[in-house]
Amino acid sequence: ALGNTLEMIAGGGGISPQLFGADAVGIFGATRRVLILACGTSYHAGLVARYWIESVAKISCTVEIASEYRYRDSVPDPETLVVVISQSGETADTLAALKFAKSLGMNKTLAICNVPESAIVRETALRFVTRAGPEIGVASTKAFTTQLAALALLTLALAKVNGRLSDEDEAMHLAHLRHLPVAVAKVLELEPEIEGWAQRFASKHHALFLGRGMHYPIALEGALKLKEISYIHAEAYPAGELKHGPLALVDKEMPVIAVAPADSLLEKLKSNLQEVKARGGELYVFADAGSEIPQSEGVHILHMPEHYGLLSPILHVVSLQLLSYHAALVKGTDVDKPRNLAKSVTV
Ligand code: F1P
Repeated sequence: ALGNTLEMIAGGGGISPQLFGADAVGIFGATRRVLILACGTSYHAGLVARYWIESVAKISCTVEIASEYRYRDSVPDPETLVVVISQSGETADTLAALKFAKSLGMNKTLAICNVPESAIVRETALRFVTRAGPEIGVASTKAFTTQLAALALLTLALAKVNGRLSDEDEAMHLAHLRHLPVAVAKVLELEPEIEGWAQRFASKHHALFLGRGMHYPIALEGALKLKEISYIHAEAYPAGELKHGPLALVDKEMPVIAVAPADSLLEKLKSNLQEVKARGGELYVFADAGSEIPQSEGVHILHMPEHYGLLSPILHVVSLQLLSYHAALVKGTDVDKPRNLAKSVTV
């Protein structure tokens, strides 16, 4: 799916704003603020993109849950680029939020969507169609990784049009993007170990996910996947918030899953993990090749094959998707058709 989505940058050329439509250069050049609207997994993709857009394109970005956006008074700004993200393109709340933003005079709109002929795509000025193919199950998985790839391209296009991307950085980011399918295939090779971990979730009723920075939304997505398909109650927190409440829940019955890339926040994360350990919590750590996490009883560590810099969330989420999938199999739930959920929420 990632290969299909990234096909349009397969050649040797640089990043082209036209990937998003004929008017993209003009719209991106006038963008002073980005507002992302989405629900569920797509909302989590937006939360990752906020880190990218602010750090690379240097444009202020907010992300709102689409099902809430139209029920509050906000201050509309016509220079805002409104980005809606949706796998199906039919989610009623996301469509309504988009129409609401337009009714406030925000007409610079972009859809990131997997279905070209969908209601949401018909409403926007610009569009990027991810080519993930249909999701077989209800829970979004490949839709999420392809949305992130599209959002990384959007970040680079915004940065380029606004003169914030050097040729060297552009070449580096493009090389990373093109290598993504290979990097993800290597993560999939961790499946036997992740399956082994999942066996230990058979008797669990709760789980806690921790991440920091742009991997906090990945922790959120890991918790959502586990809830959706295995019915294990899961919460996600930025690791620095542990001591502000959730630490009270930690005991040996609570598996704590940590996303631990080798980035500038790793040392802080390690001290958060120590707090969990001191309360008898069982830790499952997805580390990067270069993340040195002290091994001890009750600390399980898996090393990701590559440290992937800015695009690291795309690799880390795959390992969490695999964990949820195998936990669901162990629990005996239907991974494709979770109870009470619909593939497309159109009402
Ligand atoms: C949003 C979403 C999905 C979730 C489920 C219900 O859908 O929350 O993330 O997996 O299918 O809807 P979409 O707008 O991305 O199609």
